[in-house]
Amino acid sequence: MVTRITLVEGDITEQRVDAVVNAANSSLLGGGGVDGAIHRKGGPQILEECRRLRASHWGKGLPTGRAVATTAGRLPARWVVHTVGPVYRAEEYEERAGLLASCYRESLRAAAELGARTVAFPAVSAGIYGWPPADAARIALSTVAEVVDGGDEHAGAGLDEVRFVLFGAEMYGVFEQAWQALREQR
Ligand code: AR6
Repeated sequence: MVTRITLVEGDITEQRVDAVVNAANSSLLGGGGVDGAIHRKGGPQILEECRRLRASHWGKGLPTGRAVATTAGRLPARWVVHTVGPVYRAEEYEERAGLLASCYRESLRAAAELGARTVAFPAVSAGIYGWPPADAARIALSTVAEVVDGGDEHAGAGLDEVRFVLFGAEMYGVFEQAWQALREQR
């Protein structure tokens, strides 16, 4: 089966997909940016499940690069996959780029395990966590392309579409450019 990778400009809280990915922090208790928007619109059920996950598994916080799923509350999706991106730090570029790639792989794996066929991602770490958008886009797209091209059959299993939902024309343009560059290499 071919998995489509698509780019749209928009708000991730409005996407009718099986799983939306949240750019969370390790507390899993909410924050600003896309995290704030997801909890605001999804309602208290998401936070309630995050609290339970913390109590049962992640008392010290969800490590950077990992992903866990909860219900999507009132969002028009079935699940929210919460992942913790790395804060940008130029001096530790390679290590942190690896963690950002891990966010995408682990989120796809979590979504596939639930049986999701459509998954929507924001530009993880490209906001408050400070990644230069072009780098965040290249890492995001190349990692997802690798997974769906068969690099990781567990993470990519059963997915029809992986949609990047970019907030604003500028971020959309950055992703589009990175996608063009990647397609020329593929
Ligand atoms: N739909 C899609 N994208 C959005 C939306 C939305 N509704 N809102 C913002 N974005 P950020 P990070 C974009 O800061 O950099 C939180 O406090 C935003 O424009 O949300 O991973 C967490 O709790 C940007 O392009 O996530 C963490 O503490 C992208 O989503 C921290 O921020 C990611 O920006 C995580 O920072």
